[in-house]
Amino acid sequence: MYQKLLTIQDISCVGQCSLTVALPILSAAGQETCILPSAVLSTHTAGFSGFTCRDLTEDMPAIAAHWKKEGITFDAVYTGYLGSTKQIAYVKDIFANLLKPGANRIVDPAMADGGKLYPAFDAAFVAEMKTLVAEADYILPNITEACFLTGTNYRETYDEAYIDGLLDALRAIGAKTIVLTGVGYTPDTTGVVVLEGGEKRYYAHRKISRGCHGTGDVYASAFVGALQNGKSAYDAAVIAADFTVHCIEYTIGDPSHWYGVKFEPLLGELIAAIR
Ligand code: PXL
Repeated sequence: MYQKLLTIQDISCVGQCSLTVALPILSAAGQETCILPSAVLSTHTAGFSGFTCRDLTEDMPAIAAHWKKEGITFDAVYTGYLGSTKQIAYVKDIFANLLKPGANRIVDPAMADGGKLYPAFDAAFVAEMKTLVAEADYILPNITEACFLTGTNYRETYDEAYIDGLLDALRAIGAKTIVLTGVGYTPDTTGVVVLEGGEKRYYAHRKISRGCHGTGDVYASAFVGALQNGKSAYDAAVIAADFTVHCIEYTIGDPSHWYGVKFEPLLGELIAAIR
């Protein structure tokens, strides 16, 4: 079904993440994709040094006010990397004022990985992100983000009881449907746990040892594209996982492409899976 989506995240001009990933993937998923850039960076912050960053926080309320005046509303909002604590308050205003009835609010609390916060963030940002998670219909944290959101100790290896504890703690801060990414119980696998309507399901897939930047954004964008085409959260999570794994497999043979994944040649596969 053709919908008007809004995605709010930064433009990293080079680096294949955030909007340069979300816009093509959601468009390929057949959706009109409106954007609200939270900041413009020369590159992403994970691996490049000396990047520039133009913060667009103060543009956000004026842009939203114009849309309100024009009567523009959205079928879903998907937020990714946000540039400042204040932006989270502006996102909440958008949730309150610019959505059609029944619209999905999908929050990827993109702020951390591998046990650490990204360089731009601090405890105040995490505290504010917690309140956004509570307003969302769907959240897509990785394990590190789930730990920061819930004050849980991060562990590299864990069992199902630890993951259940994380899910319970996320529910306790107000999360509704949870798509927890990067969950692996064996050395060669990773996967995604989906908690939807009280039902927990796990999809395991191949783990590729070389981590790739931007895969969280590829994953979340493919998930949103599938979800907004009427898939269940679990089916959307599986489609997004298969697509992301294939993108990583397609990229890892090229060491010069360390900063992102080559998702573009595989978009046809994603479209076929969504249909
Ligand atoms: O992929 C997440 C992301 C988005 N935007 C910027 C980033 C990162 C991850 O590091 O630095 C600017």
